Amino acid sequence: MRHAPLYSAVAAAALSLAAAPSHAVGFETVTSTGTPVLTLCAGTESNPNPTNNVCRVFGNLPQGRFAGTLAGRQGLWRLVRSNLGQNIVANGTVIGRLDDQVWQRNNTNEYVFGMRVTLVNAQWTPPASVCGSATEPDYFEINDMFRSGFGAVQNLSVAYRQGNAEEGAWLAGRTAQGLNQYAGSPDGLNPLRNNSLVDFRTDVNFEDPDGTSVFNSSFMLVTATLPNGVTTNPVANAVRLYQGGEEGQCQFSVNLSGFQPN
Ligand SMILES: [Ca+2]
Ligand SMILES: [Ca+2]
Ligand SMILES: [Ca+2]
Repeated sequence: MRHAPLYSAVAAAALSLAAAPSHAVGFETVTSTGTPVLTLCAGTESNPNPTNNVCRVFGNLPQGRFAGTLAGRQGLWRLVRSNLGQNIVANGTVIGRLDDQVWQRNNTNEYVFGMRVTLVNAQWTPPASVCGSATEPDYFEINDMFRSGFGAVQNLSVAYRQGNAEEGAWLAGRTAQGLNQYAGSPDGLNPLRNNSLVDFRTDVNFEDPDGTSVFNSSFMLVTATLPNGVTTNPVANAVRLYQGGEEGQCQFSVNLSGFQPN
């Protein structure tokens, strides 16, 4: 009799798991063939995902040399690569910083790449060569965060870990095309596939014309099994931050260094 409440609790937990929707909190697979190319995470502002927190993970990302739990994954993980505070330079102006880190699950070839941006109170000057007459100083907006080097990797999953005042991932998938670069944007899920990249759609801006300004992104996470591990050093142009013109801004990319699979 003393154990009856325990069994009931276990049975209730099993039932609630069985009833959980197929998409829930946690890492989500992104497709490698066919459609849709993009996975619906938070969804777009005008078409939010009716299911809350898809692709979202909660918890720790280990720092320092000791292993710990990692948000959304099983087991113990250790930080194995870290490049913090890389300047984001848009046409000569430092408009923010990028953090790029990689974690490895203890004694396995499972890795998680994580990047996040922090924008600062600085306006950049769009260049006439790309932006025509729209060269008024403005706050740079990041609508897509791309990272490259995954062409040989079959299975990828993505997530975002969102803290306070951090913009999440709306859509994510294997493409080089961001906001306003394909038919059906912003809500469409089928930009041209490019499996070497992972794109996280977001909306990071120090002073956003849409009235909702968030100048930190979440940690945008990609997990993969990599028999040859990851590069020792950041690779030039492995990360691209793209302003797509959500509020009519000039389409412009800033390339940065980032870690890649070997
Ligand atoms: Ca915006
Ligand atoms: Ca917006
Ligand atoms: Ca916004």
